[in-house]
Amino acid sequence: MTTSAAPDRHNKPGGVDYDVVIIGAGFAGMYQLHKLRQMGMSAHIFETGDDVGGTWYWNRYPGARVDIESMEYSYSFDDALQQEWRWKERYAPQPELLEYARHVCDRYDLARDISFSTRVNKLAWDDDARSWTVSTSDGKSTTARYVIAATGCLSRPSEPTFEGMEDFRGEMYWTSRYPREGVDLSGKRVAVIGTGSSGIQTITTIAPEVGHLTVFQRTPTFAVPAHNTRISDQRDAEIKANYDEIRRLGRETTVGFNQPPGNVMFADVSPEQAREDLDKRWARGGLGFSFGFEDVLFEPVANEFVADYVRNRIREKVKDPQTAELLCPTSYPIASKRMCVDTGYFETYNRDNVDLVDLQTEPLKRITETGIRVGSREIEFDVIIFATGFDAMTGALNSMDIRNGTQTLREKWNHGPRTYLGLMSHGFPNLFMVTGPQSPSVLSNMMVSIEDHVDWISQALSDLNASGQTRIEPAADAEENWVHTTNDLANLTLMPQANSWYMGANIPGKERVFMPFVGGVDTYAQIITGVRVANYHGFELT
Ligand code: N01
Repeated sequence: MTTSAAPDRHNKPGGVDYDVVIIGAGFAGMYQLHKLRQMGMSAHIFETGDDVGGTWYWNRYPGARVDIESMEYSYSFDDALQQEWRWKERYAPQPELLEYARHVCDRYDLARDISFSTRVNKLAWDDDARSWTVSTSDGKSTTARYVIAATGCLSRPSEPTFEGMEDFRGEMYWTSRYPREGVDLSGKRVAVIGTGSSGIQTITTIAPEVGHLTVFQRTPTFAVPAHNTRISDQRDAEIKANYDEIRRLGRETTVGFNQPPGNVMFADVSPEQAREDLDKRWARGGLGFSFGFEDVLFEPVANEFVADYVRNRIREKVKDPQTAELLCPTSYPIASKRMCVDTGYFETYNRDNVDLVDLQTEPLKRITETGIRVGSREIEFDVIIFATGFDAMTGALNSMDIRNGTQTLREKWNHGPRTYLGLMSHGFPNLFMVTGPQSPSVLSNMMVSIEDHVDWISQALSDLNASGQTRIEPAADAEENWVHTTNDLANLTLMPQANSWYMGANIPGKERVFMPFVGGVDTYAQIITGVRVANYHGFELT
């Protein structure tokens, strides 16, 4: 475990404590700190948790693991690092990912510039001083020329309140804040509410241990098998010998990781060929499954064919036909909600100690002292686990009081996020976001998107320094165009049709706007590089 470090005030002649304050010590914040240090800039991280790791620090629920292959879901910025780290499994579990984060922290001696257990509550911009004042949960404030929010896209839990919660006499847990010491569920009557990635991993893992498990499903999920395995020494050596090429090819895809070749239109193949292709992808497993046909997210017929394929797979796996039908998603296009990657999720419903409650036919009425009332019955539980997701993409940023003197960012984003390139927002100078809304972020391998953003931001700061400039802000019209571009691109696809967290639809009252950039990390990287080369076109530098 890394230890907390008190902020080491630099009291720079320019009147600020640090050149840069970074918020968050997840994978984005750690790389950003390392990069700024290499550039000779003073930087400090404030982190709410008492350790590094971000997502992998908080999400300790049973069965938590990554859904992009570990060899690619890892930093590529230092060949020595990628050569020395030995991933054990194709999809690393949470403890291994946290160990990796700690290794990176120690390897680059990052902890000395991190204040742990310190939440950033408020950011206030002073345009005369050209600095941000950062107020933290320890009652202190720090000034910085620039602030970089490395706050993550899925870091603000959504914790809906259910009537009667306060009456429940058993134990309640949230997957996103699961106790680090674990919970003894053996023999207990357990409820899980939510069937997204966190829910299905939890359900699959705890089913053999609990006395009885009842799953409360509001919307069924499309899941593709992971076919997780241990990584052999031979496979590890093969990848490491070709790492540069593998990383390069991954970056040339829309999603930032390697997948079996696709690039065919559904309309150009026969149904038999289409089924054969899906069989191969199913056998390989993982998120690459849905990228066989270029038009799967544009063409309803193509989408329905792939969705039907998965529904038939679910029917094959689940013995009880009624339960199988309840588990088959029919109300949204496949891949318009984030696909899940599973290891025996559907088979879990063949166990005698597992039941499914469909909340569409039996609505959740309230939580009682002893259990949950649904429809016209009450089910008793010892433990309730909520796997209800996150206030995605804007939640962490909006949870801070970010002020520019006349407006808060929260007010500005009241009707959805407004950014230029997902990197900055007009009216909030010198405040960068890593994997912000309207960048590819959650539609990609996050590690690729993180590295692309950190590299871009670092280069921008280096260029500002070199030219003696100290202020950068996107122009209003450039932002307006980018907001339109991201919305228009999303509207060309089937993605806005789902009630997804991409759309903010899981948060009552949140404006429904498709938040990620759907154009792909490859195209996006060209755009932001082009903007930089064109003297930061669309930004005002002073
Ligand atoms: O959250 P989710 P998650 N009453 O929003 C249900 C990443 N991730 O934490 O679909 C009843 O997907 C909700 O129902 P509905 C990954 O990007 C990755 O599981 O809104 N039910 C849904 O079933 C993922 O997409 C991994 O109708 C309620 C569930 O709760 C993202 O994080 C692992 C409800 C929430 O599912 C989020 O995943 C984990 C209510 N009031 C997470 N409110 C990997 O494998 C919500 N639900 C890497």
